[in-house]
Amino acid sequence: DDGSRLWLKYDLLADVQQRDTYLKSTQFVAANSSHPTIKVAVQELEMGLKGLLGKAPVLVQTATKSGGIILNVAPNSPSTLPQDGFELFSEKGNIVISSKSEAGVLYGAFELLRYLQTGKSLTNLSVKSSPKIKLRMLNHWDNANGTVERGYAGSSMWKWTELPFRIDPRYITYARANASLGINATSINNVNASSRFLTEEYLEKIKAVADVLRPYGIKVFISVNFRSPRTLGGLKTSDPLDPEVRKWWNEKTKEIHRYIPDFGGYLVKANSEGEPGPQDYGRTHADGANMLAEAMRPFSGIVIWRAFVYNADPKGDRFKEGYAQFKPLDGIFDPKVIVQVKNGPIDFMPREPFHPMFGAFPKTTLGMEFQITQEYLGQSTHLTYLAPMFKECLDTDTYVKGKGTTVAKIVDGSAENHPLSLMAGVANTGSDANWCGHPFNQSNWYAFGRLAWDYTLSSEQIATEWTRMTLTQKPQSVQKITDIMLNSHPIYVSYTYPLGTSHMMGEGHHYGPEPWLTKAARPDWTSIYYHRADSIGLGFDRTGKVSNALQLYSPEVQQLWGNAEKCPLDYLLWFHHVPWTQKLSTGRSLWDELCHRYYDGVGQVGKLQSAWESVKSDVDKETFEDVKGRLKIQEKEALWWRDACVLYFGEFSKLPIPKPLVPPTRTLDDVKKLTEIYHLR
Ligand code: BDP
Repeated sequence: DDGSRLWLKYDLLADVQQRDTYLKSTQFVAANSSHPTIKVAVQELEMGLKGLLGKAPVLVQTATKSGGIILNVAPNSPSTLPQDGFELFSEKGNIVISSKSEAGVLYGAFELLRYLQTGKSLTNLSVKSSPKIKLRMLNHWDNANGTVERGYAGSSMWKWTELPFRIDPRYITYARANASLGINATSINNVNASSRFLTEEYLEKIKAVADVLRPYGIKVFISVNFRSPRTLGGLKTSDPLDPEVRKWWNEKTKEIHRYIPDFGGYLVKANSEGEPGPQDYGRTHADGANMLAEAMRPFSGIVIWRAFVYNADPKGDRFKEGYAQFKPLDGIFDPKVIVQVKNGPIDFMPREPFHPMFGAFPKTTLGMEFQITQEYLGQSTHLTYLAPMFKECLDTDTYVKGKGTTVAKIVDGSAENHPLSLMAGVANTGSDANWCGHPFNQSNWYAFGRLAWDYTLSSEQIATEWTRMTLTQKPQSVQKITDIMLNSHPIYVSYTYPLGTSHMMGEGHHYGPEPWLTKAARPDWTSIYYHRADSIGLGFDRTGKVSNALQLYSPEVQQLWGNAEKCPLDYLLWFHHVPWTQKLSTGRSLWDELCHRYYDGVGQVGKLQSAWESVKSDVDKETFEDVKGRLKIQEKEALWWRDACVLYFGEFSKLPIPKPLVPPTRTLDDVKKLTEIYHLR
């Protein structure tokens, strides 16, 4: 199994009895619509049922008997479910999949298949499901030249040189996989955007992609370069208040709609990490976003404007910058604008407190941006299941409208009554046969999609589902693999960034540890900017004494995190500079606790390895060996992280590795050399 079929394998179910039971209620599929989306729903059921049960259903227009599946698009149904929602219920001996929209029926078809794939009963079905978030979106960071920014699974899945003439069959697999989760939007290119994507040449290519994705209910977005009016249009400026510039965007937007009538809209990274933007002309983010929203006014599309901005101020605190730049603009953005905010205030670190913008912008629609690609989370070599991390953020209480105003309630629009809502995930797809590099990285695409649909699903349920659909049906092994997945993120955090440390990765490529990084192109790209290790202790004091970033949160959150004695240890060094000898709630000193966590993390990787070994007979051989090999790399690199960090911080604490832990056998110089290798030209 090369993993190319993702979680839609549809291999014959081993249990004959179970197959017979399923066959009795899936003998035919009745669909009274020839809408392209219904066609793909029927196709999927046909393929899925044939694979899982060994027998394809008969396709009919109307059901004349019982024992089959009825697809029912009911735009005028009195159901209270939203457009995309669906019902799946048993009626007169048939299974009915009903929705106001074709896409909803497609989602219901995938849900039904998931029932079979995960061994659930089909009797007395009574499911109502609807998405909590309206726009459930992947953000590809794919470049026109085929490379992928922060991609760890080969090159781009989009074959720009072949398009629009050759349609890679993988686009369809991609569309099916997304639709199976309810993902309904994708932006196809890197946020560090090339204007090339707005040329006629590329619009034709993007149109071809949009045509493939449309039947699966997926809208296409384009990341745009703010300087395009100059680079493409030959204008002298890209100033958003310049009438010629506005005209250029109006025309360009119309042109795009001639290719893609249901174009999703623009995604913009502006005035961030060297990208152009309205501030180049003394204008604000709102000036830029609203100009694009105006161009989009005649159409259904929207503008997604990223809040990932920070200036290189060595005395400042990057934590506060997105908030500071956007706060004065709350209430000024056009209703067609969504401001897309990363889950945390820095940059996709393995554990971050939620971004303080969530809850502090009542008049602006804020979208969530998670990173599925594991730039800082082990890339393609560490097994790290991210649902618990996504959920930790979504479930955190902002308290802005009283207890229970979780980040999720801000993002779904319910706390502040916003009609739009967005959850975006930076995609981890590539040209690798298995799409995502590490076989388990597929589970993060899966988990992201499931949570964007319904963030109340548990990490465990999602892990179990994915495992059953992807790796094995054997209950014991399903349980073991689920446990591996659930433990994996805490383990990763232990041997990389325990106790709320952050941003100590190798410079530029972000692989492996480099806590000693002191000089970089910008002070806020070093490691010392973040960990602030000195002879006294470790951590970034964000209380009133120093940066006071804590003040950006509601009083309740400040209380929770603002007191070093009470702050949960997972967040401790995000907010406090703690003395090495300070006793923590665990009874250990900071230094001892830090060492124990690094050592424990490494030890736990050993446990992951033996747990994986124990499922050997129940998973595909190729996948088994693949994961086994990667776990060995993970073990080696966990040690690398541990030794780098305890040896380096030991230079500040001047304390020995606490017994019974055994000090590393190599020196700090040895580990530094390992890191240097990655910088060799
Ligand atoms: C950082 C990545 C960089 C991205 C940036 C972003 O290192 O490649 O361009 O995020 O989100 O984490 O724009």
